[in-house]
Amino acid sequence: MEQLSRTAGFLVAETVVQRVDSPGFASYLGTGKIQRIKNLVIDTGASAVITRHNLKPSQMLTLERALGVEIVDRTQLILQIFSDHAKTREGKLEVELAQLKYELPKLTGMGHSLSQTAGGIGTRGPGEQLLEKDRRKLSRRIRFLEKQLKLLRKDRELTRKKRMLSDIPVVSFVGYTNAGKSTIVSALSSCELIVEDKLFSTLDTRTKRVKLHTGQTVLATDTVGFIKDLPHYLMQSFRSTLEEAAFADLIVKVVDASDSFVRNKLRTVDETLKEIGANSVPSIVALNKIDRCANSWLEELERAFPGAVLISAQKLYNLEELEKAIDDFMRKEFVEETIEINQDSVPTFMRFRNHLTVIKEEYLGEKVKIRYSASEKTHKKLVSSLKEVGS
Ligand SMILES: Nc1nc2c(ncn2[C@@H]2O[C@H](COP(=O)(O)OP(=O)(O)OP(=O)(O)O)[C@@H](O)[C@H]2O)c(=O)[nH]1
Ligand SMILES: [Mg+2]
Repeated sequence: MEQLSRTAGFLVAETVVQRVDSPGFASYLGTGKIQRIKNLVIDTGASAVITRHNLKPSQMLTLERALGVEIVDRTQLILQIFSDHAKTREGKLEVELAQLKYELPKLTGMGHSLSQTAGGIGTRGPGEQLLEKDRRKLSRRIRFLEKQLKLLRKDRELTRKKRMLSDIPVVSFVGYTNAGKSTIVSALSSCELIVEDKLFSTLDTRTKRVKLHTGQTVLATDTVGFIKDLPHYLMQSFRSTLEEAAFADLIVKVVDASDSFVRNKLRTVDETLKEIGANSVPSIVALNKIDRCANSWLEELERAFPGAVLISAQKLYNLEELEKAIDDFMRKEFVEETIEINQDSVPTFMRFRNHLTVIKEEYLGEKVKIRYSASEKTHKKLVSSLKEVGS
């Protein structure tokens, strides 16, 4: 929460912990804690109180009245960060949609208390009538945004299809926010992507062409970071962006090795991948930031994650090993096949010429017999293209 708060531009003055079984109180916190926080707000001159959980509209109102400062809950905090970091048109629309969807039910929930307090909380007028108007306005805007996003997503789908057709394997870098995904993709592609010691620096997927030192070319996709309990509305809005990860031949799960919660964070990554339907894509684990780890910790990690590649993207340690792991994977997917085609199909075969290695060619009268090695993907595509031209 502290890191999220700082990323959203707050200075954290104090942290207060209350242990409860469920944060379901009408006022979220007990009266004693509220009094203590009130004193802290006065002493530190704090301008806002940030809560670890999402609050019900009634809890928010009660706290706001009791403490006299702005209350920001977890979802609002993350929405704020996303809103500050959104750069593309799609990203901006996605954030606005999530914000509105979060606000709409709050507006409904506030109806009752607002009509009693004559609209004291930043809403213009008293009573239900105005609220009803606001609600309708919000709903209209939500529908508009959804329509715009649908159009943008069509474009993106086209780009993605082109990429799939290009035959160059796609590697997605996914992981917890701040794990170093953008740093890795930048280092591999010698391109500068936005790298910041902030959460959710990347909100759009970016794809870069990378030539591995082994000679293999891949498309490396940098993606939006994950976080535990990503607010539902954001998950919905960013679904299509997150789903980019699913359209990969290989996923590299990036984890910050210097974080003592490596295991938990990896679990969040797996859960999110499952949620977006990417859990069946083959993956490898890259433990990043090893320059910040003690040797004993690295030994422990090696034991706990046997297949993982240990790297430091910033110090460029061991990146060749990561490239080799990617390359090895791509090679394992290669198949050797023999086909017989007639002259009419030769142009179709030639379109694939750059993406496979011909081992042997034999001319049998009207037909050509070819033995080649290619990725499973290329092989399947070639076979279906040949079927189309009737060979
Ligand atoms: N010490 C150390 N720092 C690193 C390493 N790799 C990345 N960092 C730092 O970690 C921070 C986050 O890196 P990013 O590449 O922006 O992380 P990300 O996973 O793209 O994060 P989001 O886009 O916010 O999800 C930056 O301050 C990087 O400089 C590393 O190997 N060692
Ligand atoms: Mg990033």
